[in-house]
Amino acid sequence: MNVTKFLDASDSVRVCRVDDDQVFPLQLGNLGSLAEILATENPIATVNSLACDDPIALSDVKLLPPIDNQEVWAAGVTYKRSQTARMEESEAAASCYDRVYQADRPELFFKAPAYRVSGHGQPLRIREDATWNVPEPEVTLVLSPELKIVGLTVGNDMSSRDIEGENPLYLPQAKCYDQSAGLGPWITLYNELPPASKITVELKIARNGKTVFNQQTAASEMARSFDDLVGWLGRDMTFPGGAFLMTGTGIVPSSDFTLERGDVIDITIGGVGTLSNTVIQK
Ligand code: DO4
Ligand code: MG
Repeated sequence: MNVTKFLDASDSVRVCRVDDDQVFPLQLGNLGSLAEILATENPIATVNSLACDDPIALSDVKLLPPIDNQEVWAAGVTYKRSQTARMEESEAAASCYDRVYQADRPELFFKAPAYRVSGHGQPLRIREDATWNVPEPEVTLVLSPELKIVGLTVGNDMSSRDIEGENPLYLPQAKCYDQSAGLGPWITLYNELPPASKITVELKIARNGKTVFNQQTAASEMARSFDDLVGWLGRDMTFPGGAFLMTGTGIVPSSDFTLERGDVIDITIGGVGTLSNTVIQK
C-alpha cells in the first residue's frame, strides 16, 4: 500500500493512498496528518479503515514529499562502493572511511528537516559553491515514534564530493543545504519488509534527453542490516514524530562524473517506485 500527500485543486494539502495510477484522498477523521497515520499501531489497517474521496488521476496531481515534521537522518559508508569512492575522494581522510565501514558503530548524520526535502517532480539543488556533485540513491526507512520500520521510500542524499573530499569535517556543508534531500514519490507501507535482495536500487541520470548514467544494486549488498542502523539511531535519542533514515548509497558514479543543471535524476526502488527530480543551481 502506497501513501503520500498532494496539493488539491484549491492548493490544500491532502493525504492520500495511491493505487495504480489513481490517487484516493483520505478523510482523516481524528488523525491530523500522514505522520499520525504512521504512528498508529498498524498503519496499513488504519489507512484501510479511512473513507476516501473520489479518486483523481495520478498524472493530474502535484505530489508533495511524504513527510510532515519528522527529522531525516542518513547513514554513510554502508556499501563497499561508498567506502572506495570516499577513499578516492579524500586521500588525507581515507582511513576514516575504511575504519567506519568495518566498525560496530555506523556513520549516522542529520540530513534534513522536512522543509529542506523535495518530493517527486520537485527540484533538487546542487550548491553554488561546489564543483563536483552527485545524487546518492538510498533505500529510506520510514520509522514510527517507537522506531518501528513501517515502510520504505526512495531517498536521494544529494552530495558535494569536492567539499566532503577537502575535509571530512565539511560533511554537513557537503550534505545539508536547501533542497538537498529527495523523498518520495510515496511511502510503501509494509507489515513485513521484503528480503533485502528484492529491494533493488537503480539510479538513472538523463542529460538533454540522453541517459548519461545508469546503474543498479540491491540492499543485500549492504554491510549492515536495517535493524542495526535503527538500533544505533535510537541510542539516547527519541523521535516523538517518527523519523526517516536514508541507509547509504551503493552507487557512486566514477570520479569524472558531476551533475549539471537540468539533469533529470530517476531513482527506482523495487517494490516502491521511482523518485524523479530535476537539478537546479543558483
Ligand atoms: O561519509 C560520508 C557520507 C557517506 C554517505 O552518505 C553514503 O555512503 O551514502
Ligand atoms: Mg549517502
